[in-house]
Amino acid sequence: MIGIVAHVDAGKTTLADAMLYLSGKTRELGSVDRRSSHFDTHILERKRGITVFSKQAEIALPHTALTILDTPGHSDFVGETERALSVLDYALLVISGTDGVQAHTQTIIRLLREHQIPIILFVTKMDISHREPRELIDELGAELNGEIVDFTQPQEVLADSLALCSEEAMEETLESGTVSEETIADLIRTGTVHPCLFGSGLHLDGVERLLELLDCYTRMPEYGDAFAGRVFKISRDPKGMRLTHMKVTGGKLAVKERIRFTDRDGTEKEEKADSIRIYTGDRFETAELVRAGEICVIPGLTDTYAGLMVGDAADSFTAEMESVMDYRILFPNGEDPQQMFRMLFVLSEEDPQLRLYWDEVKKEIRIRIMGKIQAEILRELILERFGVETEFSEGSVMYRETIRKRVEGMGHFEPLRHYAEVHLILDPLPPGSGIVVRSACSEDELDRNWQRLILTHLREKQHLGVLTGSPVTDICITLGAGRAHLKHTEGGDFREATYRAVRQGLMKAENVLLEPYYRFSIRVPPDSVGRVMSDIRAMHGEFESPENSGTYVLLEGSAPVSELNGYTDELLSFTRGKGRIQLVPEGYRPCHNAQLVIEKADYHADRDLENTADSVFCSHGSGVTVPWDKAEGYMHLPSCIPDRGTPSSESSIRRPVSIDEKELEEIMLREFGPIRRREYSLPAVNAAPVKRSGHAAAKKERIVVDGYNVIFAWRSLKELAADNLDLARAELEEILANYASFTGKELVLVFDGFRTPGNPGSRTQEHGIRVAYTKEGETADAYIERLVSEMGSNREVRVVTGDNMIRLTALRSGVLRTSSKEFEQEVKEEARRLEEVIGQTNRSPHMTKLKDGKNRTD
Ligand SMILES: Nc1nc2c(ncn2[C@@H]2O[C@H](COP(=O)(O)OP(=O)(O)OP(=O)(O)O)[C@@H](O)[C@H]2O)c(=O)[nH]1
Ligand SMILES: [Mg+2]
Repeated sequence: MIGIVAHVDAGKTTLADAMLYLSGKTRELGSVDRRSSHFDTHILERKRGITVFSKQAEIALPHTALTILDTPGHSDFVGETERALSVLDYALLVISGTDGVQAHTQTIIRLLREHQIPIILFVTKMDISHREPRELIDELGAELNGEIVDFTQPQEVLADSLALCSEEAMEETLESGTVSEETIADLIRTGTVHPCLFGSGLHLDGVERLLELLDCYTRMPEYGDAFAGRVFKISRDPKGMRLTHMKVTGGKLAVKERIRFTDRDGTEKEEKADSIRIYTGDRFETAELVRAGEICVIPGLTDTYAGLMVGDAADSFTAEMESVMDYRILFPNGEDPQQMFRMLFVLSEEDPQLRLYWDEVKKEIRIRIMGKIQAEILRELILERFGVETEFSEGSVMYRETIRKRVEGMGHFEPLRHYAEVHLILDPLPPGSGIVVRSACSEDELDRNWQRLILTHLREKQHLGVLTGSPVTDICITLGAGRAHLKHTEGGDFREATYRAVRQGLMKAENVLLEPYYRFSIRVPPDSVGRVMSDIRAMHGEFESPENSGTYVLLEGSAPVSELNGYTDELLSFTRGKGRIQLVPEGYRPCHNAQLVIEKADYHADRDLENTADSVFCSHGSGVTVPWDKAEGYMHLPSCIPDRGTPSSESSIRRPVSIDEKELEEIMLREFGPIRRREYSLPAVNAAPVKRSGHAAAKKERIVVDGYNVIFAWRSLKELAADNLDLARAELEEILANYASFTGKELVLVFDGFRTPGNPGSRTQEHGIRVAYTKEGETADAYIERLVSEMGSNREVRVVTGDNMIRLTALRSGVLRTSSKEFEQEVKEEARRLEEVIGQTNRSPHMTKLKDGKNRTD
């Protein structure tokens, strides 16, 4: 499955139609402009000329059968795009030759990286672009991890370019002057190389070359034998039949077979596949059987939902792009809202990010979505589907809350013949982390089943903050301790104690109100830029220095969603229609007008009885409620944070947290993407986890190195740094890369970008080690602490840093620490071992390089 992704209007659908036509699938070339596209088939899409729903089509190439999936590019529909990503084997990233890389392109690239999807690039609209391919490649290169290789180059030149990307390609080129199809396929699949083509979807230019490239170099992943599938979309056909869109990720499925899954309430279900459809745009053929790797639609299933894994599948998918706006749905004709709610509810099952909910207090329907265009589309959709006129209120922003420092929350629930006590440690996490739940409680103290139950309760509920009653986020909740009663504890007791513990912790915590931000890029004629800059400042936004191309000025930056909403119209009016604005959600930040928002919300945590922070204790045979601020004195278990006097994250948890290899791997993947070493193969989105061959499959040590600390601790590097810091950094990188390749250890080298204004931070891979530059305002220490605290105690992780840092944090977690000086000895020791090895073998050029690197450490 290949997904076509890009920002709005880049030319995705046009390219998809061209591919369909040139592969012989359709006899007529579809066109979005003539409203005859085979993909933009929905009336709303034809009316507006944008894609709203992702749609797939099968194309048969000489050697490969492919499914292509056209996705929406408008940022209001990024949820739809993101869901599609979960089933992609490759992404065809379309860049418009006229626009280049846009803010939304960056969002997409980030999502692709997180889902580890190999990227193939097609730069379209070259017929009207004035930009040079080289210039566009450079612009893209700044965003992507792998090398971008221009595949329009002649064979020999291409081989030379590929040779620079991998040793294998280099060897092949030296031997035969070409690189084999298999090797190229491998380089693409592992994300080492992103092939890039140029052309025009509209004029069918370069599209045949693209089909050839896909035919030769894409490889479908290997799948298991047992049936498994991943649901990525729910929709209805024109007859109202409920359709489950699924990618088969293992085995096969035949008509009339039963599909096993667990529904949203956790109940095991089985539903029969009465028929199987294969779609092209809005037309379908039926099939008797579908096999792993194929995309199909099963009509009639009732309890499936997007993100669901069926059959033998194990992992799950959670979308991260969250809706930031909240609207009220109004009915001008006086329909009963409650009745309407039941009817409209199917919409949120089709799009799980669209949260439709019933406000019991105000008796109204509210909905959480991405923005205005989505609201307009929904309004039309509701009219078309249900024949009901609706109006959407002015949207309001969705706030969030988090905490600033570590705090322990305690909950006790003991009415007569019930018993449960729970202690939770709440730690702030970096923005965008969401809620992380884990246990640090030994199973000797609390049975594993109770622990599981508590963790489930923590995950299942959207916990509300105490400032405005908005959902909390970016908090790591660690189960520190808990106690059950042999006879009296029931499952529900732990739910009570757990919820109360969360709220009690929040009541004690230093709370922070968060609001969503947009990343904007605004393009205006030069005479309007002053106005835009002062507007953005007034919105409490920030921006980078403007880029002036003569006719237009481009201004990029971030500002609160609450302020930027509605600015589109204003911009259009004062630029007389010439201004353009693109907005992409950028996550949450501390609220710029928190006091005002809190006052307006008028939320009183102590009066919110459904989310109480109080505990219930047993006194003389009956349950007594003890207010949250008095409850601690009555708890049966001691606090998990011993030195209560300093309620900062400096204090240590009683028991270090341990996480397993798989979780560790996930953190590394999330932070840095898949490592580009040959022993790794990029996992298909839903095939087996990262596969490693031979020795590498064993547990491997990971070393996190505080870069500048080491540079200033090692004499040779320090001297070098006095002259040229860049050189010292490069030198260290090289030494460590050699060390890593010789020892098989995994290295993360962290440099401070703390004081560099406007620096957004970066994560790259250099010669098989991971290099992180922290962003402005984040010190290397803070970054390392965060990385390490997420990893928890693990024998396989070690931090190399200065003595003081070691002393300060020694207690904080179970992670091993080595001083920069000690590490130098270690590196030298490895260099000596290496000498021995080299002495025994004939010096290969590779080894010589390794050795030279070592020598300079002396
Ligand atoms: N000149 C030129 N115009 C193109 C080309 N490709 C697409 N267009 C035009 O660009 C506009 C948008 O094209 P679409 O294919 O709908 O773009 P899209 O990326 O699918 O847009 P969304 O789905 O709304 O995100 C249409 O008017 C196309 O005719 C091209 O190669 N050259
Ligand atoms: Mg489109």
